[in-house]
Amino acid sequence: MRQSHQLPLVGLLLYSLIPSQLCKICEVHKENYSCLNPLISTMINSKHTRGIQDANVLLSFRLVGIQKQDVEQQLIQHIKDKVARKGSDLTSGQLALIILALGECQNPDKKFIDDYHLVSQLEKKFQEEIENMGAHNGNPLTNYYQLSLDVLALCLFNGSYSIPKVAELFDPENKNYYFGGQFSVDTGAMAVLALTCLEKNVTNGQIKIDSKDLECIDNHIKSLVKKILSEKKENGLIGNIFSTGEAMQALFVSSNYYNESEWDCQQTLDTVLKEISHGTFSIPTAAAQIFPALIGKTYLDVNKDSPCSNNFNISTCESVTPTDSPSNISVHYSVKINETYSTNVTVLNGSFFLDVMTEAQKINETIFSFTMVETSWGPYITSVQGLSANSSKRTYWQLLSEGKPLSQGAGSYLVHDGENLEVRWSKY
Ligand code: B12
Ligand SMILES: *[C@@H]1O[C@H](CO)[C@@H](O)[C@H](O)[C@H]1NC(C)=O
Ligand SMILES: *[C@@H]1O[C@H](CO)[C@@H](O)[C@H](O)[C@H]1NC(C)=O
Ligand SMILES: *[C@@H]1O[C@H](CO)[C@@H](O)[C@H](O)[C@H]1NC(C)=O
Ligand SMILES: *[C@@H]1O[C@H](CO)[C@@H](O)[C@H](O)[C@H]1NC(C)=O
Ligand SMILES: *[C@@H]1O[C@H](CO)[C@@H](O)[C@H](O)[C@H]1NC(C)=O
Ligand SMILES: *[C@@H]1O[C@H](CO)[C@@H](O)[C@H](O)[C@H]1NC(C)=O
Ligand SMILES: *[C@@H]1O[C@H](CO)[C@@H](O)[C@H](O)[C@H]1NC(C)=O
Ligand SMILES: *[C@@H]1O[C@H](CO)[C@@H](O)[C@H](O)[C@H]1NC(C)=O
Ligand SMILES: *[C@@H]1O[C@H](CO)[C@@H](O)[C@H](O)[C@H]1NC(C)=O
Ligand SMILES: *[C@@H]1O[C@H](CO)[C@@H](O)[C@H](O)[C@H]1NC(C)=O
Ligand SMILES: *[C@@H]1O[C@H](CO)[C@@H](O)[C@H](O)[C@H]1NC(C)=O
Repeated sequence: MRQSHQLPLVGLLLYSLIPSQLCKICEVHKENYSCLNPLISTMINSKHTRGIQDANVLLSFRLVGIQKQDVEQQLIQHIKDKVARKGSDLTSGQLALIILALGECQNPDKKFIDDYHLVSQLEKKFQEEIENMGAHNGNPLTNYYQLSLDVLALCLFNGSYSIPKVAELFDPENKNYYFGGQFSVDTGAMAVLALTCLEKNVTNGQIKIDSKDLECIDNHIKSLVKKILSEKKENGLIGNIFSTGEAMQALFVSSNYYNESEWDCQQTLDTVLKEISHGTFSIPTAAAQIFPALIGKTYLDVNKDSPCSNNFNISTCESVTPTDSPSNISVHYSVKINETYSTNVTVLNGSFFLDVMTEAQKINETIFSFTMVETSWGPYITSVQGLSANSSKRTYWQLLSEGKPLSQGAGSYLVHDGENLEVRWSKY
């Protein structure tokens, strides 16, 4: 009789001490690992020219246990070069990703983190984000996705930061979780990972914090998880296909905040596998962001002291390039600021949005001029007609087709004959 009283108590204790062991995680079964080959090929064939893509890929390689010496060495060299060359130009989230990637599992590159004082550099950059919020109407230098990466890396790598400030900033009602009124699942998911890292350190007794802050953080996680789940679609995707991997990670580490009936993990997994076979994750960063969740890993598993694992035998796959006989297509292209400027553009079938913009620029250099920067997702449009996006003002150039925002960028969205394309000056 007494035992039946004590069991739940013991259970509760275990529950709070080792929450990670009770996570329900659905994952791709080992016998089906070949379904993941397209992701591996995409990451291996990455061209190492795009912003912070290398850190995304390296982090994924190490976290899921893909050992491919030559590729890994190349990634590491690029990352180190980038830090040495433009360390202070890196954004806070870029630096955080680099720390996570270089610091994951026992490897000789960890020394680099100390040699270049990357953690204290990150502390400084995180502080600058907060200062920008103070000076510019609550807008960080970058965004909350990156602030979450910052907190996560500082938490995992013993950086210092103000916990009450984090508790205050990451309030789920903060506008920075939203773009154009829409909850950003990627952002919310990254915040859940960061806040859960904090909470775990408290439960493990590694750090002590005010119980008011702990309760606050706990409530934030609870309500963010609710918002993430409310973005679940009928086919199981959460947000869109590109946010689903990070949403899965967030749900893995927060399973005591929702009921089993609220999320069919297997359904989500099946839909993602279908999308992999359709070639949806053709960008290395997209492949890198979805991969960990598919084998039950999360960014909270980044551990500087665990041995590096090897779970995959790489069979080198060749990418097939479709060779269609070239034909021309015609699309309608508009730039919308207050006025709308339009033109018809002819491009080869199989062209991307960016090709249309380039052709339009040839037609009229004044009204269709634009600039872009390479990022981990490909070219990001920074200005059109000389008008520049600015995070401190929450302005950007939105890409649309038939009046609907695209879920891909200018460098990867394939245009169709007769399509109406638009770049629109917008606030988020
Ligand atoms: C914040 C954010 C934005 C902000 C960026 C400005 C800011 N304040 O930082 C805003 C709201 C303006 C934005 C715009 C867009 N975004 Co966005 N964005 C993100 C988010 C949440 C975080 C990016 C980040 O900071 N990464 C971390 C840092 C360390 O990496 P980084 O490479 O240095 O980050 C820069 C780039 O990612 C760039 N960026 C942001 N979005 C996009 C999208 C594309 C296609 C490109 C090339 C670059 C880019 O801005 C970051 C800061 O400078 C990601 C989510 C994710 N999972 O990555 C989505 C995400 C990257 N965005 C996405 C999309 C589709 C867009 C838009 C194309 C939407 C549209 N229809 O207009 C536009 C970009 C149009 C353009 N001008 O080229 C998709 C990309 C999917 C894909 N397969 O390409 C993502 C994955 C969201 C999603 N789940 O759909 N975005
Ligand atoms: C492997 O995938 C197939 C089809 O995609 C599925 O029917 C099967 O159940 C999977 N195996 C396991 C062990 O999950
Ligand atoms: C991180 O901090 C904890 C507690 O302060 C300490 O025990 C641990 O040794 C530190 N780890 C590293 C790698 O500095
Ligand atoms: C917090 O936890 C992480 C992972 O469990 C650990 O690496 C880190 O050192 C901890 N931080 C502190 C300050 O103890
Ligand atoms: C789970 O469901 C039960 C009853 O169905 C409810 O009482 C409880 O609050 C739910 N828990 C969460 C975390 O939503
Ligand atoms: C990789 O291949 C070797 C030899 O074929 C095999 O012994 C090993 O089990 C494989 N490892 C994995 C993770 O599949
Ligand atoms: C496509 O159009 C361009 C000029 O608009 C022309 O030079 C080219 O021959 C056309 N190509 C095809 C395959 O029709
Ligand atoms: C658009 O029009 C509004 C109202 O006339 C004006 O305040 C704003 O500056 C214009 N925006 C641009 C980018 O020209
Ligand atoms: C573009 O083509 C469509 C028909 O294909 C035509 O109605 C429209 O007037 C053209 N627009 C411009 C700006 O030339
Ligand atoms: C463009 O190419 C796709 C497949 O590559 C084909 O289905 C489509 O009919 C082509 N369109 C035109 C107008 O040639
Ligand atoms: C470009 O467009 C502007 C505004 O419509 C016009 O004044 C200018 O003459 C055009 N330039 C060319 C080269 O067509
Ligand atoms: C962005 O806007 C802020 C606030 O108006 C301004 O201080 C800053 O210089 C602008 N940044 C760029 C790159 O134009």
